[in-house]
Amino acid sequence: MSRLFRFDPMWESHPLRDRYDVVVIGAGVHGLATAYYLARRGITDVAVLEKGYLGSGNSGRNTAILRANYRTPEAIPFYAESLALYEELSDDLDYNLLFSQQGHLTLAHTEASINGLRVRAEANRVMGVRSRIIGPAEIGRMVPALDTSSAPRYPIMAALYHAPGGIIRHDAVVWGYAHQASQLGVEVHAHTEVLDLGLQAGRIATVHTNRGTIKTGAVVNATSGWCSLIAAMAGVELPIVSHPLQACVTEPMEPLLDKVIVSANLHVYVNQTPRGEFVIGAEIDPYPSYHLGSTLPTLKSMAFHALELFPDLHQVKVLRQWGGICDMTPDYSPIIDEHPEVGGFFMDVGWGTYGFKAGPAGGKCLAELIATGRTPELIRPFRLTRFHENRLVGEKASAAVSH
Ligand code: PYC
Repeated sequence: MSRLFRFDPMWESHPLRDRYDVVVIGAGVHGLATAYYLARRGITDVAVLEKGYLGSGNSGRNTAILRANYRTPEAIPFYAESLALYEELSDDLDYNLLFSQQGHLTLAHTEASINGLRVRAEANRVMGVRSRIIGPAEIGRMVPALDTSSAPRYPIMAALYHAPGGIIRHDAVVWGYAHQASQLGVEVHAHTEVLDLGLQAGRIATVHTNRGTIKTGAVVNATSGWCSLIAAMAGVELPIVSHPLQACVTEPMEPLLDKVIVSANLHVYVNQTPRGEFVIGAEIDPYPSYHLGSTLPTLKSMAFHALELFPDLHQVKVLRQWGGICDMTPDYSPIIDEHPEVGGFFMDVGWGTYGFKAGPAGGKCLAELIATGRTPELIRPFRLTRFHENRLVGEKASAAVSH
């Protein structure tokens, strides 16, 4: 074979063994990050199982947006830590993840939205995250392609400008984590579906897969939209409902947009990739489902709202539309915890539409919990027990849009 087309595999293939110290279910950013940070702590007898190909769940289906401009004192430090890890990740994984820290604008088209953004700007400032409110003139200078005139149905009145936000090559994040985890001794098994979990004396004991049974004392559920199905295998009912979330991408254009633009009022978010495509995202579908297909009403809504912001895109063709399945909790905050009654069943779930940006901090904190048995401060608010202790973390800035 010519040298030009010869690749070294990024992770090694292994036969599936019949026991591991830790089995991670789900080879997306969260599962692989957990495995990588476990391996960095010297815990390398780890298998990551993925029923499809690596990153075939939400890690390869999101709109690649990173930010830390949340609203609650619980979420802001968590996402700030995740963003800080992302800032170092290309060096850490020795793999160029094309992180473009181009800045992120959340637009307000109503007085009520401006008030919400003011709260976020102030909460961010107090907790050391760079965000500030800017007006239409500054928005227009930053993003000339945006219609900042008074002509649209809902003119842009202000924005929360979050300079450290941006976009990253999302599947490269998956490959980079898988590569380094594999280098450190973790086994990554694609096309390995978990069929059931076995318990002994109230603890995780076995994982039954389409390739055989594994004995283990620790399972990580990092399966995003499918997490309730995996939890049910351990006899666990999660307070989670799965909803599809759709996005689309246009044909490539010349560079027109070097900021991430979000409009919660118009239910749309837009960024331009380094290849020139416009990525446009929607709010979650209004019904629970595991259906990964894309639908015409959502495409129409995305196109309609994107054109209200960027009228110059009216001739641009949409090339592709897709869906992911989001695991939504009642308070729009995640669950990162060991189950209080099923020993060895670790959950990194409930990430809704905001999981990709949380992967590094989620994985690092969970690895610490598994390795030490102590819950790191950053994830204490996100324990499962909060739902019956009435300690919900109502994070109104958890998603770009929808709630
Ligand atoms: O939370 O920034 C966000 C986001 C973007 C797309 C979906 N959620």
